[in-house]
Amino acid sequence: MSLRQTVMTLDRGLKRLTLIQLGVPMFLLIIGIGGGLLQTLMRAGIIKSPSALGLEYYQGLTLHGIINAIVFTTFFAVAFGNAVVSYSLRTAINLKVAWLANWLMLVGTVMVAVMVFAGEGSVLYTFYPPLKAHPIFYAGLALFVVGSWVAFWNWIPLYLQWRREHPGEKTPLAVVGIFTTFIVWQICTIPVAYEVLVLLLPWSLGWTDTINIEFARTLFWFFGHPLVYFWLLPAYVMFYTMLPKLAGGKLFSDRAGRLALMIFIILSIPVGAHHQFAEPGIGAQWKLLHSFLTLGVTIPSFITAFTMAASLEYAGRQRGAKGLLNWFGKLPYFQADNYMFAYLFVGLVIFFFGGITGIINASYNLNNVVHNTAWMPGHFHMTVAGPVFLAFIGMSLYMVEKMTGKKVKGKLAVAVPYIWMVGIAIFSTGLMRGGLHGEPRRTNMGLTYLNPESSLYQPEWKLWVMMTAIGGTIMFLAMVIYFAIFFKTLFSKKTEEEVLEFPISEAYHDEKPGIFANFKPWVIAAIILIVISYTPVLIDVMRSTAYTAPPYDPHVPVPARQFQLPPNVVIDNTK
Ligand code: HAS
Repeated sequence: MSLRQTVMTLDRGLKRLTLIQLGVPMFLLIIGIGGGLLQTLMRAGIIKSPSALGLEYYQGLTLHGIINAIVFTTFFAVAFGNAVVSYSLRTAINLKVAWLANWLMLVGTVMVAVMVFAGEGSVLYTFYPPLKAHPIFYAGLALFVVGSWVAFWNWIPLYLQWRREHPGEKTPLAVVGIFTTFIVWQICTIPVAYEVLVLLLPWSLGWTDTINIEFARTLFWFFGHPLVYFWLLPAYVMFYTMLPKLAGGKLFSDRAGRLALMIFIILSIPVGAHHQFAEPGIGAQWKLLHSFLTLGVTIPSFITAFTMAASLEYAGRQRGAKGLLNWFGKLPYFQADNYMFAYLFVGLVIFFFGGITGIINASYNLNNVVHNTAWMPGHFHMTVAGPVFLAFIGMSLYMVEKMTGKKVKGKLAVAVPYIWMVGIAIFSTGLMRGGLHGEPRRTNMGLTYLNPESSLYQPEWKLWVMMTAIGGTIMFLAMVIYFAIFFKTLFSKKTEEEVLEFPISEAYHDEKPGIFANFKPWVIAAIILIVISYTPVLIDVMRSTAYTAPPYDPHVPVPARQFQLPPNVVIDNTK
């Protein structure tokens, strides 16, 4: 099959698999999104907590985080990866292995979800000890991650075979992007697998009495920050390879895309201690090193910002724009049959703000002001719930439309990202302003700070908390519209041929890949940098055995005995 052919006949097995991988998490997302609305309404005191709708605060927040940030995103990345690899390399993936991956992920999801619903896994998406979950929760997480590895391993022989059969040809940029996503994922999930299987599971089974909290948290953040790039990179694949064409132009520079992706391989991982600036047990010099490296990982996003701006300008000019800035007015913002443009473009606009707030977080001293305040969810909703979420839901709709031959009808699909953007602007402003005024990131077991009769009453936060609730409600409404469109399309009548097709852009500057032709040197550089940046951090935290803890269940009052400090820690109350 020629590479020039832009539409591929769809393999029925791939279609069935993709629809399950997009449909099941989308169904769960209804609960995840509902959980988000509950959080904002609880904060504002509009609904009573902690047991609104039968969910306790930590339980609802865990469902919200795990479904939206882990289950939905990983299933999407795997489904998108299967389709992109198959389409771009013009080859069929091994469906038996792909189904095995899918079943592992599905069974893992069910195990985790059942435990959270049963109140045995209210440990948030970070599953920090000493919050303790049921062993089935941890086993489910492990199965889920292994499933995603299997999905990745399934693409490697196809890629190698393609390279053998196309000597001297550039690997399609979309495939480089998908591989970058999963290389980062493969490396960063190994320590978290260790955390889950070697530290948390035995502790949860009662085989060990205490756990080294600092060590466990460090292993989590070794995974936790690259996780955000695991979310972001599939969106970057869409920005680089599809947005320019959807805008009516070309990708300004193919090489810029490859450069950005390779920098992500090197710098996504050795930065995790920036989530631990406030924690004891890690030397300040190592935190500072991670702070500098974090500023380094903004570079590929700056490259992306300039490349996207240049690509959009080129598209605007192709559409007849003259002068310095009027290309901006020529882009297809509200074209119903080109709704994907709106999902990607709006995501970029939100990320402009999300990215800048990330740079504030990364600055070692400024982090003191914002850490653990409501600023933080303000930041991450403009990143993961901005470019990532919009790209994922837009592409889910697009893939369902193409693969089922069922057209998305009406103009509402194109309105969703704009409504979402209005919601997120109000929501995140409320959170960030509240955070700067001291509003904590989490509420006290779901209690509101706006109840005048409560000792927690904080009237100066009222405006920001109400903004958060209004913004969150608008976001929820955008998603109600989206779900109606998604499921209506899925269950409507087929009107077109079922195809595997992506709107892949040509490059304006189609440079030779040069040193970006091969992943190997970049993976080696990444490993070297990880060793340099993490060895001292791990030595520090493994020494800090004072911070061990017995299990803690947020739903159960803790016996006083559990607060006993280890014998080597003395608190001097006279100071
Ligand atoms: Fe972050 C915390 C630093 C990016 C997600 N981050 C979080 C948490 C999450 C998260 C979930 O250094 C909370 C974790 C928790 O539970 O505790 N983050 C950064 C930095 C970046 C960054 C430096 N974060 C992300 C992305 C995420 C994400 C991406 C999800 C997908 N973050 C931090 C730090 C913390 C943190 C600290 C811990 C803080 C603490 O104390 O706990 C950078 O990668 C950002 C670089 C981005 C840019 C923006 C480029 C702009 C572009 C748009 C161009 C637009 C165009 C369109 C062309 C430099 C590409 C036209 C635009 C118009 C405006 C017209």
